[in-house]
Amino acid sequence: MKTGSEVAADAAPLVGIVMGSRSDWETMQHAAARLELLGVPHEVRVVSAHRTPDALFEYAASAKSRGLRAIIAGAGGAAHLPGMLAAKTLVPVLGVPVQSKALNGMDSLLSIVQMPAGIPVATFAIGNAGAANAALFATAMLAAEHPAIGAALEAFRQKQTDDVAANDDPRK
Ligand code: RP5
Repeated sequence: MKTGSEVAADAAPLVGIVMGSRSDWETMQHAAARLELLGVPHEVRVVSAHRTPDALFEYAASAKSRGLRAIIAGAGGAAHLPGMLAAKTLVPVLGVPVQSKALNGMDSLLSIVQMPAGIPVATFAIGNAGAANAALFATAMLAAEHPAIGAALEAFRQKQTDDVAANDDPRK
């Protein structure tokens, strides 16, 4: 039997993870790791709103027809990538504010979360937790239609619960 990550690698991607720079991978790898663990087929790309705007438009415009059901977009600073993607596709965009050096990610958070009414971007916490939770949220979005993914998510949540119960004395 194939492992979750083997299934995820073989199948057509359901989730796209995109980021504005290779430097965002340190954060966004936490999204990829969760999707891999849960057997969610996904792809990973660097697509910059200001350095490769044409690639950004092409990525968003083709996302739905390529079968993507969610796009997790991470960016830092003047983080317009998630909003620009959302402007060009109906595929739900989950924004991850990358922790910037200058302002610790407050700039990224406000850039992503403060979308004017009409083009929504679901916004997650700054940094690694946001990347991980965006992946778990995308997984939950897929769970109803993909029973194997739903079962993997349930098992993940149960293990988390069990781990707390098995280690409930912080002195040990
Ligand atoms: C944004 O600028 C990227 O998302 C990244 O977080 C930030 C810095 O990019 P680099 O200068 O590291 O390429 O576009």
